[in-house]
Amino acid sequence: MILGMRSDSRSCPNGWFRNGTKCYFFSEELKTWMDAKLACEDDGGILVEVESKCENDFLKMSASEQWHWLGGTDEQEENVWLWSPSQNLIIFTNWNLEEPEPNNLNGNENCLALSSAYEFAWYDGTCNTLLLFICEKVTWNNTYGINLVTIVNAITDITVNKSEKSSNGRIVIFL
Ligand SMILES: [Ca+2]
Ligand SMILES: [Ca+2]
Repeated sequence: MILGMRSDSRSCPNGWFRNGTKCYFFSEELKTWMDAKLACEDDGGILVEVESKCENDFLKMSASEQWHWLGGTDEQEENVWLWSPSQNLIIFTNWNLEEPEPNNLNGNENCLALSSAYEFAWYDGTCNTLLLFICEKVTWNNTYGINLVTIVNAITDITVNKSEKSSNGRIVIFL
């Protein structure tokens, strides 16, 4: 068996940044929440779903000091915040507690934003506001949900003595 893969496959597509098993894209373009969601999906990703403090900390560290759309919305039912498109209930939150948020200002704030205020606290905002946005995508997962990078790393470790990296940047693994 010969397994060949590009040596740069462990990193993310151009313009995307890796954190753990995911790649993240920080837009330089302003869009409405819905257009941001569609732009992420057009690019094979989703508008980011922030599932943990760890993930939120990464976004805070990596985002520019501006407002960014995240993938949360309470459009379907007021004050029931879901990630879209997964429809998972938002469990981890980082709402600004100082102002406080979410405040559904004027009864018309149904989309989730990472602010540049209060150390990147979360706000609800009007969905048609033009903001930067953050996409995420999981790379190299096979149909069993096993991270392929992990597998390839394991294979590489096992076969390190029998493998070679050729000059065109491909790693050829002989099993
Ligand atoms: Ca709302
Ligand atoms: Ca608000």
